[in-house]
Amino acid sequence: MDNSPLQVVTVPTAPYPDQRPGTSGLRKKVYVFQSRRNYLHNFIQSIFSSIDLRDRQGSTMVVGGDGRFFNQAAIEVIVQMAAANGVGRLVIGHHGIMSTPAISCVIRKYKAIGGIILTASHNPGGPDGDFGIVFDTANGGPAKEAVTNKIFQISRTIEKFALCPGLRVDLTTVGRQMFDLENKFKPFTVEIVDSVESYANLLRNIFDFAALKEFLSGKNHIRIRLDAMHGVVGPYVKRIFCEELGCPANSAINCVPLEDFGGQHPDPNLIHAVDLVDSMRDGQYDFGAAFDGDGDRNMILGKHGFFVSPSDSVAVIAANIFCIPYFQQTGVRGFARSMPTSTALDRVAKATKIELYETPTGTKFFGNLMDAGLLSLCGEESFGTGGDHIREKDGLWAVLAWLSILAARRQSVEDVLREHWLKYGRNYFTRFDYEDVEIDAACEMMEDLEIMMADKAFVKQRFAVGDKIYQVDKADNFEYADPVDGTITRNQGLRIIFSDGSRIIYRLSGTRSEGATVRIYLDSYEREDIFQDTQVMLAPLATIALKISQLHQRTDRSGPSVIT
Ligand code: G16
Repeated sequence: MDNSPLQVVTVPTAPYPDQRPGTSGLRKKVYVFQSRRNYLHNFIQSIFSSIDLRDRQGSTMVVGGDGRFFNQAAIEVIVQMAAANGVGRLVIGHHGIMSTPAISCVIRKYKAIGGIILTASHNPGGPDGDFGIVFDTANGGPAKEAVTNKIFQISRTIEKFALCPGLRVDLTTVGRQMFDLENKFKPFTVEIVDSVESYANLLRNIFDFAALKEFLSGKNHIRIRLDAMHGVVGPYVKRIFCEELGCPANSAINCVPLEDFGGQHPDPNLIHAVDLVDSMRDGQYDFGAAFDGDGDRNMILGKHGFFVSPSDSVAVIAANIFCIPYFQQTGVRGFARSMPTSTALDRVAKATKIELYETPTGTKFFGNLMDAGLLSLCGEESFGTGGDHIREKDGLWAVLAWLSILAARRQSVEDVLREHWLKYGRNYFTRFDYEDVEIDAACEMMEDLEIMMADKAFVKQRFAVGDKIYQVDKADNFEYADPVDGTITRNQGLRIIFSDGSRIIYRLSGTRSEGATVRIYLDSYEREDIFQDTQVMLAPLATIALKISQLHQRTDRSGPSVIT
């Protein structure tokens, strides 16, 4: 065996112009990473170069992914580059797999300077699917825009990267591996960890596992169905729900992580989580949930598939927050939602006199508030909910939060929701996605809309559909001033707010790997008429949204690709 120190080499490269991270990291088609020379290396080097050398040298970093196609190949490269860039220790998930919430947990546990998550989240995987890279910083949350901008700037001028080509890591064995590198005093260490255990341990300190076990597997237990959608969360579901909380084996489906998610779209909504929706229909299960590819998103269903909109989900958790032991200990510092998320949470905040923050779309905006001790619970309409135990959204946490509420209240999901609406009124909410729209048409539509909305006459304008009349009260392009560091983030979506509080929001997605997706969000509050069908209730607002934007004419579409 050759015990000579491993060689570190510097490889010349040429920059790419399109490595700007979006709402959540860099997302591209797998073939882009595979076919463009050094595309992966360039971006990874840009991440390392963005970290001050003094912080990077000898530091600990965490690496893991959702197990999608190209995950393993990318990790092998990242290990070789981390060693060559002076990182002292890499903590990697067993087989290179770790859920996004678990990575956040592990970064915090090991006091790492950050982590690299290999995921395109809810986007399809496989050789024809998407791949993505997210950089988390030391707080365990996605890097702020100042950092991602720096990474992007470096990627535009990069000329070389460092690599340790002879370094081969064994991802299959839990434990420590050491490598001697030339010019390095201490060995480079790789620790392959069982992230399920670290993460489960965190949850044990947040929830009352004994009470949950009784609720899920004791006498008169409820029946639940959890769909991991062949994403990363399967082993976590098995370990926590089946092994520890005693749920029967049929409580967990699609729990084997697959490189292509079984050919499905690992997005937990009524359209893509078909297995769950089908199995809930006949009333066999009292509670259902699905997760996305990397485990940060969740969808909650009640008996017969009763759908809980994510905007309502975070509001219900807020209203019942002391059913969760963690918050009994820490107290509640504040609530936050992304701007397009319905204002249901605002009503709970107002009633409980707890501060409410409205942030731009994307998890990264919650982290600063949490670090400053201002925020305890956050949510996005895009099926993301989380607490300040980590700095990512957390699908399994949301499910345990819901189960804690049901266990304490001894009510069905539907009854909890109905009582919530009776108390606070109901925000009807929906999102229309127009996928694969031509980029130029989408951008022109947004520009023209903004010009129209900026006209003084637009405010106070009235729109009538049937017997509904909406009067514009405010129209703007959402801008956010971070209350902690004052950073201003502009162009976060066009908002039309009507005098009754109803809202129409237009946004372009920032997570597409190619093409454009136009999102229209509709949010309307009703105090009395609270048990109606969402789409029926929002039909007048939808008509107005399409009329104002001329979206169908401009993009040659007759309807949305997906409605959630
Ligand atoms: C979408 C959602 C956002 C979410 C983002 C990242 O962004 O609309 O609410 O924060 O995905 O989600 P994840 O962390 O699950 O990848 P966009 O820009 O496409 O609307």
